Amino acid sequence: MSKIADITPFEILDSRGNPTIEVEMTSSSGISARASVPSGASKGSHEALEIRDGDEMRFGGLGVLKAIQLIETIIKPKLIGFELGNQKGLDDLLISLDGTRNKGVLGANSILGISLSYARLSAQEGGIPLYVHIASEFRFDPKSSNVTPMFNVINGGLHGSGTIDMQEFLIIPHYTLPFMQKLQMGVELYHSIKKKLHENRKMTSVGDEGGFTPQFYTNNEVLKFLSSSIAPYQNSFHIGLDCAATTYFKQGRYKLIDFKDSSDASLYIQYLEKIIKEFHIVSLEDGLAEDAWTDWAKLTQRVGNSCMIVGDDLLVTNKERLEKAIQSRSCTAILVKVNQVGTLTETYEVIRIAKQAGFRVIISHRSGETTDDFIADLAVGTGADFVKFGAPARGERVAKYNRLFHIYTKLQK
Ligand code: 2PG
Ligand code: MG
Repeated sequence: MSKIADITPFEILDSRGNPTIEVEMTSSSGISARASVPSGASKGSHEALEIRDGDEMRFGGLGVLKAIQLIETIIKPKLIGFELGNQKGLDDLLISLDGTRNKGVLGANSILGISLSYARLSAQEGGIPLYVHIASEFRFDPKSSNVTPMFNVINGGLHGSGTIDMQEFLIIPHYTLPFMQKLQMGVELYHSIKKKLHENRKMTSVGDEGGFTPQFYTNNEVLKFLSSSIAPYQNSFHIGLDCAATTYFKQGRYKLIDFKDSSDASLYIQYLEKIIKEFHIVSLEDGLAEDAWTDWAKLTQRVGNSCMIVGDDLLVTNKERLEKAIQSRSCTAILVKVNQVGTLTETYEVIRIAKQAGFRVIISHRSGETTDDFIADLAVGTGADFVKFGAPARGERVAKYNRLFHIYTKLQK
């Protein structure tokens, strides 16, 4: 087997124009592979740490030269000569080089760039597509993959124009349909939503994830609009929400634009129950604040049978937090983001535990993305149930959908 011969880290830009890391790894047989690292806006406070320069004179403090320096001086010297095709060995080495629980020394961004470029290079060395490589490591048959895309069609919260406080209004095609049909239907609905917004004299400019950011003034208004948009399609689409509730959780209360006053958890849970019923919401992500464990369990008990309760900031792709959620029945699904944990091996482990517990698995992008399409291969290779890659618009989102087009076309042959 070939070995790592060289590693070159770059400072590149993400979709918000902020710096991020890209790593190019070259093998002893002369093949190179690259991978880049995404970044969130509504980050969970328990996520692994991203190292930024903090030098206000460059990119408003968001430069990644320090992280690049760490790759050059600490990671690279240990990895030259390391054999390809041993993801666990590589990731264990990275974890021990860092030595902290939250990747606070080397940074989850430096570590992830290495972990992903290594996987891609290993696949290329083996002469197989990345999803096949991942599937063989994960012991999954990619032929049985049929992911369901969750399209983020209206962007609010930290991703939108500032009027709506819930972050993502999603449309989800019925999961039993074949992937290609689900993708096509979602794209067509995205266009018909644009048309409908025009007819209603609303703006159709897009937010960070390609969804529209029209001037709606309550979350309820958006839900009504979406519900009427999917009505002609009968049962082919459902509504999902990512509230990112931590962003509007202030001093122990939930402050939504829909209400004059903030609500305590029990009143707010009643409100969530009401909208889930009224708008047939099938997936509710981060409906509650990131550490409100008992309220999460209450909500799951009340509505978990009809609506998937998804932990993002609650779980942060973290094994311990996932195990706690399984044991306390705090949710029924996990959002998986590779940069919340920092290595591919830990991501596999979290997906495995989630599946064993009967949790649904959603592979997710970040709001700050690059055109790297790694997570499309990850979703197919691990047999994830859903993907959350934004709207079918903006190059960095479309890159992932297009990769899924390639993969499923090949799989159908
Ligand atoms: C989320 C993500 C992705 P961000 O909350 O699910 O949609 O947003 O990357 O800003 O954390
Ligand atoms: Mg989220």
